[in-house]
Formats: sequence, structure tokens, C-alpha cells
Amino acid sequence: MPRALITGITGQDGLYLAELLVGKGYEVFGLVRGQNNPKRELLHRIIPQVHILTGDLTDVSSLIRVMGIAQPDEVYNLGAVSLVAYSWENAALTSDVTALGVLNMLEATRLYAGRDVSKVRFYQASSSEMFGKAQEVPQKETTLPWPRSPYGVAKVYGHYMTINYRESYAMHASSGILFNHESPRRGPEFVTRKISLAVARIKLGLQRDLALGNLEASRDWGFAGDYVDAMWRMLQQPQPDDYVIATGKSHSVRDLLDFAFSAVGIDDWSGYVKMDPKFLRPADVEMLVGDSSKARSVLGWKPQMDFRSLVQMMVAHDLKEQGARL
Ligand code: NAP
Ligand code: F7E
Repeated sequence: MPRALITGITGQDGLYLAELLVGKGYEVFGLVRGQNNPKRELLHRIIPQVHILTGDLTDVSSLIRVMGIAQPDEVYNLGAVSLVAYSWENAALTSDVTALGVLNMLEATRLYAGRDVSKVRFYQASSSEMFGKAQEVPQKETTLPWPRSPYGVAKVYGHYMTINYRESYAMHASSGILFNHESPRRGPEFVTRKISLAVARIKLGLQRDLALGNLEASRDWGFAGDYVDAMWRMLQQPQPDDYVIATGKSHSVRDLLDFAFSAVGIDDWSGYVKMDPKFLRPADVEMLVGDSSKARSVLGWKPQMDFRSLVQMMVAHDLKEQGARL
């Protein structure tokens, strides 16, 4: 039975990845932070097979201890401060967790592997936010990074540290440069889920309107369930490498609003949406679109769900969940 350790297991991707690996027969260990994290219970309810281990990405001694207990064949480092807007207000914390946390995980993995570095395979959750002020369209593995937020800067550090450990110590360390991916498990602080929840609540008469920031921003949005499969595929390759994971199509926040409101039969949403400058960022990323041809040819990966179906699925989920509270 292969063994996997997942950091960030209580997050959107961690839950999907844990389900995927349990389904493939892995023994899965998950790092959960904090003394009394309420998500521990949720995780246990959704995937009772997971072994929960306590630790924090900022505490390397906890990671070394966890590595010794889990004895993983594969390590997936998904833990991060991941909300871009929050990263300006908490830039030092973001750097500690999202940047230095990667170094801590790489070091704990290297120490655990000892002389036999090939015995552990490592996945780093890199991000399209590294491309920020995009230097070419579409963005691919070789595109020059130009991050536009403390989060993006921290991800660039983690990305290059992963490459450095691969080149310095011959570790099987790979990075997935994942473009935005969403699901009904997405936190309500991200724009897709904020919109799907609000649309469901407006339809049910529980909310009158919705305040948003930049409606012109455009993202390459895919389904999280498809993207965790790409993570696993990367670690099954004989050689470690970096891969862009994206759909190749970009949509604006306006398109997202069109699809979400039309899913509940509302064609003109202008009366429901207002602009609030507090949701504007000091520097936004205007447009991202990824070229995942390397992942498609080497990993045999491709996205299964298109953007409209994804939005419809999220709205349908939120209608059901919110409706059940009435
Ligand atoms: P998420 O839902 O925000 O989950 C983040 C996870 O990190 C949570 O489990 C959180 O634990 C954990 N975490 C935060 N601080 C920690 C710390 N100090 N020590 C240990 N764990 C900590 O993120 P996601 O959407 O699943 O994304 C997974 C990874 O992919 C992240 O690294 C993210 O930056 C990256 N990424 C995401 C996307 C995307 O579109 N979703 C795209 C590219 C890259 P709590 O539950 O306790 O808060
Ligand atoms: O914003 C605009 C906002 O917060 C998307 C993370 O998973 O993907 C995610 O980062 C766009 C931005 O995602 C609101 O200005 C307008 O242009 O959903 P988001 P993100 O910043 O793209 C990347 C790949 C990651 O790696 C990150 O971890 O939507 N927008 N109005 C808004 N965004 C939010 N959150 N809230 C609004 O009210």
C-alpha cells in the first residue's frame, strides 16, 4: 500500500486529493494545524480513512516528526495562505507559510529520505499567480514570472526552491503551476464561490444584492477535481518536472456572473450587483490563460469539465445547501 502525506488537507484541493488517493488504495496522512481546528472533524466525517497528524508549516520540527510517523512515498505540499487579497494585509505571515513553509517541507523530506533521496516524491502547489503581469499569452512553464501580490511572490520562492532541491539533491520534486480551479468546496472568500452562494441566496430570497470588486479581471478557471488528478500523475513520472495545468480558456468575472445568474433564470443581473472599492486590490492580475500542452502530452491529462458546467454545478450545490436551511 503506497503512503502519502498531504499538507493543506483541510482545504479544497486537499479533500479532493485525499479522496482520489484513498480510492487508489493509498494510506493517506494529513497535516492539520492548530490546537482545536474545527476542520479536523469535517475531514474525519468526509474521509474517515485519513490519519490526521498535527503540525504547522512554520514549525519545521513538527514537520520532521510528522514525516517520521507517516513515512510517505509521496508528499503533496498543498498548505498555504492562499487568498491573494489577504496576502497584502498579512504579507509576513504569507511569506512564512507560503514561501518558507515550502523550504521547511523540502528540508523535512530531504532529512527523512536520508541517503536514498529517490525514496520520496514531492509535489509543490505552484500557482498561475506567479505570472501576474503576464509577460506572454498564453502562459507556459518557461514564461517569466512577474508576481503582483505578496502571495504571488511567496509562490515564486516556493517554486524555485523546489527546483533548487531537485537540482541540488537530485530529489524527485515536481511543481504543478495550477491555474484557478474551483468547486462547491471552494472557500466563500474566493470570487466563484462568493458569486455562486450569493446567486443561490438571492434566488431563495435570503439576500438582496452582492458587492464585488474588479469585474473585468479574467481567469482560466477549471474544476478542482480534475486538477488533483494532474498532481498525482506528476508524481508517477520517472523524472520530476514542472507542468502548467489549465483549461486554455479565460473568462471575465462578468462572464461568471452571466453564467451564475442564468443558472437560476435571471438574465439581467445589473440590479443585483454593486461595486465596492474595498474588494479592489492594490495591484490586480488582469488576465491569465494557460498553455497546458506539456501536461497533455507527457501526463496524458486534460480537463473534463468546462466553465459553464462548473458554475452551474456550484450554483446547484449552493441552492440545495441554502434551501435546506429554510
Ligand atoms: P485552501 O482551500 O485555501 O487550503 C489551504 C490549506 O492550507 C488549508 O488546509 C489550511 O489549513 C492550510 N494551511 C494554512 N496555513 C497553514 C499552516 N501554517 N500550516 C499548515 N497548513 C496550513 O487552498 P486550495 O485552493 O485547496 O489550494 C491548495 C494549494 O494550491 C495552495 O497551496 C494554493 O496556494 C495552491 N493553489 C491553489 C489554486 C486554486 O485555484 N485553488 C491555484 C494554484 C495554486 P486550515 O484549514 O487549518 O486553514
Ligand atoms: O479572485 C476578482 C479579483 O480571489 C479572482 C487563489 O486560489 O487562484 C486564486 O487567486 C478575481 C481577481 O482568486 C472580487 O480581483 C472581483 O481578479 O477568486 P479570487 P485569485 O486571486 O485569482 C490563484 C491561481 C491562486 O493560486 C490563489 O491561491 O476576481 N474579484 N471581486 C474578486 N475576488 C474576490 N476574492 N472577491 C471579490 O469580491
